[in-house]
Amino acid sequence: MISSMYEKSSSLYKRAQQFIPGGVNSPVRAFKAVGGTPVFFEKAKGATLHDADGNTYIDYVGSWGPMILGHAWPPVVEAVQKAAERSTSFGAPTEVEIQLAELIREMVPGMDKIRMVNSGTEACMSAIRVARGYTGRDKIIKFEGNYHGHGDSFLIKAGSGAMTLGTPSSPGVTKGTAKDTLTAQFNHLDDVERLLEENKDEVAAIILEPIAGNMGCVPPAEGFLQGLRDLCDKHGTVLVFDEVMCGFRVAPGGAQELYGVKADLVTYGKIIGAGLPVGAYGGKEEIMKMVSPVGPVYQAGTLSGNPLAMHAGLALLSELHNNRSIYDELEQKTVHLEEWLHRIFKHHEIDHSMNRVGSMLGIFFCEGEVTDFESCSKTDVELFRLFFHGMLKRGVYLPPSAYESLFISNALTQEQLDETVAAADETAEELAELREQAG
Ligand code: HOZ
Repeated sequence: MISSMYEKSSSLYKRAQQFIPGGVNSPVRAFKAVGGTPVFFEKAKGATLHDADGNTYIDYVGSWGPMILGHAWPPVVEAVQKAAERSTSFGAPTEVEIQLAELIREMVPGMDKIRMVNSGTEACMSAIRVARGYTGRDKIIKFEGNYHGHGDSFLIKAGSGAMTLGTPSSPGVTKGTAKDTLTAQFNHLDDVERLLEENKDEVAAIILEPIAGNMGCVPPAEGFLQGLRDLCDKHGTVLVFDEVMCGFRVAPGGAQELYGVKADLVTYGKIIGAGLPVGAYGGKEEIMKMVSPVGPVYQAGTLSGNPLAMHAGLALLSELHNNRSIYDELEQKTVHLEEWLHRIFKHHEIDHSMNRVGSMLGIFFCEGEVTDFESCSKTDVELFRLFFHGMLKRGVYLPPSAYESLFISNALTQEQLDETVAAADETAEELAELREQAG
């Protein structure tokens, strides 16, 4: 029976399923991992979401990262409105593309050249093509549980929705493509070293989420990123950091700045456009000069550098650049939440493990540290399902999958944090009671 709380969402979901595969335009949204009706949203402001039934929620998804200053942040809204009045697309160059490129170059270490695209998927696909063109090699190494969008080469032991739905390796990816993708365990340098030795002079690139955000939040182990840097230097392999989720979120210069390790190429997604459909890839001049029209590696797009997205991104990134205290505030809020959740779970004797980097937080219902795909897979998905729904009915919107990270927004107020803690305490108590009943 559908709770009256979600009547409109439920009817929209039924209607959507008639015309859209699974009723959604991206699989995690279908709530398959947690069951129940996906919530259909109408609007949001700050850290508050409003659904189609008039319910409100405190948002811990933030459109998977870009809402770092909250939804409908006025300077972004104004920038988009003004840009729209001047046209939604030219398919030709505009000055704002240069302004955003200049700003990103100032914020991010080693960003000699940057190319705007339309999504994180496109950015990662393009970065790999460029790395292949540059090295003249075919193979790439990726990590189990890392997700780089839905490009064929990456849908091998992938995280996020692929892991959530139990299809980490997708049908439709040809054997030819799959054979060029080698997979290693995240945080296991020896695994990478072995693959590079076994495939000498054949590996064009190593691509990774330097802070994995698609198997919950899993930080790099001490020395892991530097170890990869050294291995890439030794083997003439291009190091690609996929900072679609952590870029501009954990620091203005992303994981590169936070850990002091430089990649050769970096990819970005949604945050570059403040939540509009944008991506970008860039890095070393020597590699980026392979990109068309300067070099022979082809990559193009009518909507690339779209004026709405560029103006929105410029407004958001300017604020992140000029006001570094945002990162301290985000950290404080996230630490507060992490500490309280820890206390609550401990009090109710719920096995758990948490990872946090800046304002990204991973909650796992399992014992022991989560450091890679294998340890992440031990999380109790049924317990997560119960926790998710307990929080949802109390007005807290968490990622609808045990394998996704939470993203905290700086619009989150102390009052909302207190409400979240109270909801978590009640939910944990409910879970403990269920456990008692089950004996
Ligand atoms: N793959 C996204 C999170 N890692 C989810 C995308 C979406 O459903 O919007």
